[in-house]
Amino acid sequence: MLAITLCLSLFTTTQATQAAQAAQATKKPAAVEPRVSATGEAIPKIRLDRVLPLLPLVRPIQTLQRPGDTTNLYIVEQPGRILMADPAKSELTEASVFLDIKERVNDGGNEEGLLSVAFHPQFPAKRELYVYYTANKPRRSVLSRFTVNEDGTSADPASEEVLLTQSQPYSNHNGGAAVFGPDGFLYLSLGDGGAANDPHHYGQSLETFLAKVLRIDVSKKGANGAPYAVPADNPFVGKANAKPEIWAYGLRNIWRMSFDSSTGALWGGDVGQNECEEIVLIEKGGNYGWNAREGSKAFDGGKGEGPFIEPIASHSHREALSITGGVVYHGKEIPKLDGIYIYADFAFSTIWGIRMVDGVPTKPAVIGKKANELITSIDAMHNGTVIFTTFNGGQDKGNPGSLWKVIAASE
Ligand SMILES: [Ca+2]
Repeated sequence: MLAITLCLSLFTTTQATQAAQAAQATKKPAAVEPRVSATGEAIPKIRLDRVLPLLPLVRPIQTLQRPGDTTNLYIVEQPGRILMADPAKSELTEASVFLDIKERVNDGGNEEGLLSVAFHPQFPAKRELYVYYTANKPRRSVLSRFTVNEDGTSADPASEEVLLTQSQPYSNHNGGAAVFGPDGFLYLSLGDGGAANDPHHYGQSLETFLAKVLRIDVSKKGANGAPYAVPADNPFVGKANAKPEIWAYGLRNIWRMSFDSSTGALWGGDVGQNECEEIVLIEKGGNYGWNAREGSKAFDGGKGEGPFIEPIASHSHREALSITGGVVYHGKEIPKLDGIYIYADFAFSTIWGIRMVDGVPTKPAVIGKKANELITSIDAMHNGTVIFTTFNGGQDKGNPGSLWKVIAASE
């Protein structure tokens, strides 16, 4: 997500040239079997209904709920604030500030800022908030833990404990989603560091966190007093020249990923470069190909050897430019949507659904569109209600945004 400044400029200026060059290149892409799609019951269409319409928001990029609180939404603003508001109070014009760390967040680049937060799933036994953001001097990504107060209404900015940092060579492609898995471990997505083409070939290197999904145990200290532990069953534990935190690799820029609360599958949206946007199921030790491949095709100038895991779905840049991974719907309000993975494109605002049928995905079905809104995140609340966050009509600094609830489209 948020790759549009770069992505669109590339798209409109160099992409046509690159595509033409690629077509003329003698290098043949590896042969790929066409994906077989499942057939299933039709996926119902949706609409988006505005939530908290009078509440001013600046670049909202995530909505979540705190364990034990089924009332409030916690709304993450990219410049570095988390707000708290009851969505039933539609007249609200001001929300309470749950955390403000704007002064330590660098949101100078379009893809920089406060990018993702997660409550410890055992809250309130563990009054902990995990926060992933970008900082500068030096330019880096930071994963930190903050302490939440006893009634869950604020997090203490002074309580920050940095768990992990990653230096960032460029302002773009910082991932990143921080989500707890059903195993209680924290999963974190990092992009390839940025620029274009993955110039340092981080995607296929197991010696960097860049272009990876990591899996760490934040409930324990690690060796030598490290602030987290590495789960013993991580795929690269004990392997030479590999960081043991790595769960999966070859991922260009997973902006959003989420666990299906029913099956435990980890779904991600991997933002593409020249050709296509991908939906992937993130598996232990999986290699998703970047930058040896983009989608199912060889990437010119890329490096690396398979086997690679195919995307569940891919969209050419004719229909998507910056994929926003979503969630598997398990809300009560739209029974026919149960089990459908809902995701969208940031730029074109198209919304798709995929159903898994006996482990085989259906072709993506267009289930909605929200013109003039840039879709930044799609998140599930405790009761399964799905909330979209959007930027209103543009992505300039300070741009306002909105919240939307998924409802059934009228018949
Ligand atoms: Ca970067």
